[in-house]
Amino acid sequence: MDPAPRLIIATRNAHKTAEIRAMIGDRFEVLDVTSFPECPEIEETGTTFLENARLKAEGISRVIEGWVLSDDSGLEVDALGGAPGVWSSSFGGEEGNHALNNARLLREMAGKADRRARFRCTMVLAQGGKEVAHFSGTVEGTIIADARGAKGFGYDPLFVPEGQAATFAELGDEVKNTLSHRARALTQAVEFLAGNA
Ligand code: ITT
Repeated sequence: MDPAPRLIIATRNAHKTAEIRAMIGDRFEVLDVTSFPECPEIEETGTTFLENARLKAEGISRVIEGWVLSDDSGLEVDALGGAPGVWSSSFGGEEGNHALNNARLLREMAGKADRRARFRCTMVLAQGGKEVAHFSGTVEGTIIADARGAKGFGYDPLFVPEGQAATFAELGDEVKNTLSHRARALTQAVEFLAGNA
């Protein structure tokens, strides 16, 4: 049997890589940029998920051969006018500090009756420094008033997906990976790769 082709995820977020690897199974050998010290740090200067996903996929595929898939994602809260959105990872004031991000979200949501929110994920597939295709997925849900659960990452302890009574952090990856924003974008990316890789 031929070895599985390689799919490089243009991320340094180990949680994203783990979710994508679990969902892809043995169809691809999933690696991320932490396996390639030559990969540059990509500055996310875009103002949309697509712009940032494109910067990451194109930037990494300039230095790594083969298919590169990026994931730019975040949480949009209706009562906050769509914030934190593309700024989800630094909402609390420090890039990638999930505790500070969640604390700020709870502060800003105090007393708000409208708890509706969604996670959004945009993925770009690139090769040789150029986008080949992009995909998007969302999952609707609500923001609760007190964190619950220890699984997952980021805002998972505060987000209850539609149709469930528990947060993503309580449900764990097995359930999260069947209905998340990332799962929905990835399903389309994998279908595309099946027809084009
Ligand atoms: P890379 O840019 O290296 O991929 P990152 O974590 O900085 O890693 P983003 O710029 O896309 O990625 O920011 C995503 C942020 O959105 C992430 O840090 C979380 O705060 C939030 N987020 C995205 N997907 C999430 C999920 O499935 N569960 C909880 N929070 C999520």
